[in-house]
Amino acid sequence: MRFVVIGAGMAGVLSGIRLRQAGYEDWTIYEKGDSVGGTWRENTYPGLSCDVPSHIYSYAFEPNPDWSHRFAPGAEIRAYFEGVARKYGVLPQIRFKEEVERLEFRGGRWQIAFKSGRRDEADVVIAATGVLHHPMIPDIEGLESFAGACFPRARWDHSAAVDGKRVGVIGTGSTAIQITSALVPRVRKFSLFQRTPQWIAPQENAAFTEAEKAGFRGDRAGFRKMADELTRNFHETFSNGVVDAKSEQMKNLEAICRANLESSVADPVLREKLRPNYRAACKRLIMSGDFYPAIQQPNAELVTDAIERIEPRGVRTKDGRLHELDVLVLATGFRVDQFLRPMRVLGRDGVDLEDVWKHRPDAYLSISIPNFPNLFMLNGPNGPVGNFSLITIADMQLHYVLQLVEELRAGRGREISASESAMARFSEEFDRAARNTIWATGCKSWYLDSRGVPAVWPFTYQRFTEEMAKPDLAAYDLRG
Ligand code: N01
Repeated sequence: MRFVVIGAGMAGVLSGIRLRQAGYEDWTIYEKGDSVGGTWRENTYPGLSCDVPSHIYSYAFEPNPDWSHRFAPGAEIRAYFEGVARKYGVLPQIRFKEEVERLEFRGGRWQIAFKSGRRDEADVVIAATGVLHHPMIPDIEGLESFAGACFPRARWDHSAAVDGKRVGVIGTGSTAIQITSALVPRVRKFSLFQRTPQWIAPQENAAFTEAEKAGFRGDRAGFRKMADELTRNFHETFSNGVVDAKSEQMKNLEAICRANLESSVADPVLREKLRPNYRAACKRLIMSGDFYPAIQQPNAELVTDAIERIEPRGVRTKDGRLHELDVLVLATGFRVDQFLRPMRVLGRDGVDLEDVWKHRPDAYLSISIPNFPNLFMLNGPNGPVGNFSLITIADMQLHYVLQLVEELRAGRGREISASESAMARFSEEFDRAARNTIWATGCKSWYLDSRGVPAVWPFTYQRFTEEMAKPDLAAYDLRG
């Protein structure tokens, strides 16, 4: 059987490793960029780090005792993925600078066409294309007229000087908060344009000492135990709480965030500007130990007046004030409903994914789409993107996908995809559960789909592990 994996980020590299371990040698990973790392290659903004502890944001089979910090910086994470890809011999099977343009299921196989003109064929396609990938460019009047450097956070322009300059950031998501902490000490004037305040949980990020790293290296069993405890703790205090808005975990989290705001922000006027009017973790929770100190520095300003337009010299707010800037960063998030798109994907009998997903993207258990046989998504629509480590998710999903592929290898059929009835049942149950989650408690966030229903796994971590342990083949249409 021949496999094509799309994307050489965390999940694509993992796919290569797991395919080889399962005994498959005929596979190629296609990557439109020029190196591995996905989001960790694309994002290079100042202050970038992962807010999942690095010891659990690692492949289970490749623990890293050398993480510099509890929450490692982005460049270190990218280097880790590259190192793993090299160590496991994945690099020679990646074709870089090859962007898939079209996938068509014809004659029982996937026909793959690339922007470069290259063509390929595969029995199975694994899409590891990521979620937070296509920057959302805000529709603000005059954006193109800005005379200084202006770029979205995922396309940081390192040729634009920021030290000693006047820098503005639009947005208050995880990204903007990290950029604020990193840039305030470097710039002359920092303006943060806030449309909605965020709850912020405190987070310390100590560097590991050499002695601690030596300890991790010397005691593999103890190291593993620590990672397992971190995982268990994360699931108990967070993952299983977010899916029940009434849970004790969510009440505790809210108390922690409120206490953080009260104790960290001295000026009562600023404190009120920073106080959200929705529940903690309704939007994706932000963790930071240095944002509140940064925004209180004399060279930092939290701008809460709405943006009227962008002018050549800066941002004009509705109160008539012009905030003069040298650099403007758009930390305005991503288009999260794209997944495989903008690829054109044609399934069985020419069914077009664009039509199937015209209202919103959907997939059975976030992996398989009816009538798109032998096409599997990692971190696809409605998956647990907000609640667990994406690495754990992708690994469990691969374990599941490889069991579906086993049906093909064993000759029990040639085409497998979720049945339409299983998809409909899953969507109905999903929607019902989604309404009980913290994400549905009355805020606006990227978790909500076009109907305003949270599009994130609304069940417990336990349920996810059970679902991923063994596919229910009755939910699948296996033919040929
Ligand atoms: O984007 P966001 P992000 N005018 O969508 C504002 C992951 N991540 O890139 O809240 C003015 O969260 C918008 O305002 P509002 C993580 O999963 C992880 O920061 O809609 N403002 C909001 O404040 C995260 O959730 C890490 O009112 C406008 C902001 O832009 C996800 O990436 C680090 C606007 C967008 O926030 C996305 O985070 C960083 C407009 N026209 C990110 N349009 C880790 O540590 C939008 N906004 C792992």
